[in-house]
Amino acid sequence: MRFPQDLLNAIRKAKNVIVLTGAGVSAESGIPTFRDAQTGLWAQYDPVELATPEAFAKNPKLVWEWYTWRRELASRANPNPGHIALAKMENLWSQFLLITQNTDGLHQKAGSQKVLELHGNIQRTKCFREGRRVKSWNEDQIPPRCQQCGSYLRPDVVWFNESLPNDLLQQAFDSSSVADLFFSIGTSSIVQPAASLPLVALQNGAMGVEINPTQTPLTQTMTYSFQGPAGVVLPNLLEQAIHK
Ligand code: BJW
Repeated sequence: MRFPQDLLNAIRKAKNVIVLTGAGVSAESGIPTFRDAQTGLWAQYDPVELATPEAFAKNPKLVWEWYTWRRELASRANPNPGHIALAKMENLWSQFLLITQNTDGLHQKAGSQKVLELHGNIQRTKCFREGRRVKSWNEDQIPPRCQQCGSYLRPDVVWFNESLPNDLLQQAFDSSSVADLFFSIGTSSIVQPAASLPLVALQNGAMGVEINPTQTPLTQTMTYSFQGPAGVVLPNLLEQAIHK
């Protein structure tokens, strides 16, 4: 595929580039997205319904075990060509930030350093009641208990109806508002507040590029939208813009 010359020029001239990623970027590493049907043991559960404080309060063992399964999946997974292209991108422009909704840590595994994890990281654990980060626990109980207050431990991620960390959210909005080029890659663009970031960038004059095999609510609004897997489209786009 030949990309539009206007886009290739914009990539070459950009000074301030922001990328927002979602679960689709990890799909080619074998990590299911949130809106894909689950398989195996978890086929009967909707991930969107497990990722809530209400689900954890109702059935903490179920939610803990789901995260244990996902933690192991993420630990075993390898970054794919999409993650690797994103890691290379951070050295191409003077200002760059990768804002991810993903909690699997695969961007860092691919070598990305300028990463803002909006929804936390499943490899970290915190106290359900007091939010304190915890590094060790007694494995006999599921979920394990906080050794200081006795409350359950939970993954250090942002569930639905929970607020995102204020400082990270502020940084994400501030950076998006001064971007000249904004990529939205592998996200369904329906979960707020992350879904507003590209709109803020566009309102402030950025060029917007979406990469996703399917259409999203953002598709018509972005300057360019390319339908295909991130691990194919993104390396191809960079190859044409940077290396030719
Ligand atoms: C590929 C591909 C390939 C496939 N290459 N692409 C009504 C209106 C507006 C907002 C709300 C509302 N009601 C409630 C809200 C707020 C709510 C929200 O947005 N809900 C919407 C569903 C409507 N938001 C929140 O609650 C947030 N907090 C908040 O707003 O605080 C203020 C508040 C407090 C109290 C009350 C009310 C407000 C918090 C959101 C937290 C989301 N958390 C999760 C779990 C994280 C932990 C974990 O990992 O388990 O974050 S849910 C899940 O969704 C996860 C994801 O990061 C997030 C986004 O999903 P994502 O990444 O886009 O994945 P998918 O699966 O949706 O899409 C994958 C895409 O990839 C698809 O498009 C595929 O086509 C594509 N794809 N293969 C490229 N190879």
